[in-house]
Amino acid sequence: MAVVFHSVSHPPGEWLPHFERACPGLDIRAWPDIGDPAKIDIAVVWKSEPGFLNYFPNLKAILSMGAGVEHILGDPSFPVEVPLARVVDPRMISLMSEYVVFHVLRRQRRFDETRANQKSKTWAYEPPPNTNTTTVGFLGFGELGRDAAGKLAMLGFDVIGWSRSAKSIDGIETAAGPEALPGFLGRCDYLVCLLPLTAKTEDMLDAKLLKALPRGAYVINAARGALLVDEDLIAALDSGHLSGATLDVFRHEPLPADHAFWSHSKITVTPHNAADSYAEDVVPQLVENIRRVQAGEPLLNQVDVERGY
Ligand code: NDP
Ligand code: OXD
Repeated sequence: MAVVFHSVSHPPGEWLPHFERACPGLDIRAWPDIGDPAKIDIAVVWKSEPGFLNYFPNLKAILSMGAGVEHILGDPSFPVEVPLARVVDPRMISLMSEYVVFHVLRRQRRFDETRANQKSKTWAYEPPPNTNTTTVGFLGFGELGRDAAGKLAMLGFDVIGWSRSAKSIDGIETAAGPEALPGFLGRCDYLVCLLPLTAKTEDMLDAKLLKALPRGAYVINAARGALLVDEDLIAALDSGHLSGATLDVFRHEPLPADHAFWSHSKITVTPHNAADSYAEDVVPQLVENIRRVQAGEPLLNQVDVERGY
């Protein structure tokens, strides 16, 4: 069994020793030094260039090094008949929850205003809204959304989750499907987007959706940049309809230096670091999926290609 490793952001020098530790003797080859492409059985990838998968005529599985798979499904060379798996990792889930909880609390406790007051040596503060009557709504209530929601609920926030299929979760209200979306949005003091990027979700955070949020709502997008229509967010912030936004992901990454998000006073930009993949956590599950391919067993966290996530 031979594996090709190719990532734009995970250095093979750091990652390959983890594969060797988890599976001594594994034949894993860092792109582009891979020998005969016809001998490669499995591709472990993160944002490889379009057409990359065309090199390998005998793939038996493709493993994403992260949770998202749009970088693979959007590649015209993706062979639909080859099983694709993604990462579901407890540390990634915790990191995302920390990110969401931090940015909600930062806004809720008016931290930016306090910091600005400190700069002008002003002893003043604006009381925060009542947490119990503040609603945080999650667009996307999967592995990441549910954990962050549970943690905010523990802090006393009113939490609601919206997903494709209906869910029943103790102590948390949920809504599902397009018909439930307007009612859901109308309640969100904070909107946290944790949807996958698919044909159905692309450009979803547009002027119409943002307008359906209550005046003063705050938006957090930690999913993918292409879910958001950038100009519509800026217009909603400039008109005063939205109070602010925290963005971790962007249509083009790194965010270009001339992009308006960088200098907008109501936008916080973070460099797609909400919840990274770390080799020590993620490699063992990649290796488990390599073992499963060898054994002819179904993959862990296999993606439904039809659904797009
Ligand atoms: P999951 O697949 O576990 O959850 C996705 C959720 O979105 C599910 O609740 C799903 O509904 C819902 N959903 C998908 N399509 C639709 C739709 N058309 N309408 C309504 N709901 C929909 O994904 P994760 O929680 O693991 O990850 C979510 C995304 O977060 C990833 O795809 C990735 O893009 C991003 N991410 C960002 C990171 C960062 O550092 N910024 C790190 C990791 C991930 P249902 O439950 O019914 O299936
Ligand atoms: C992921 C990411 O999808 O880091 O894993 O964005």
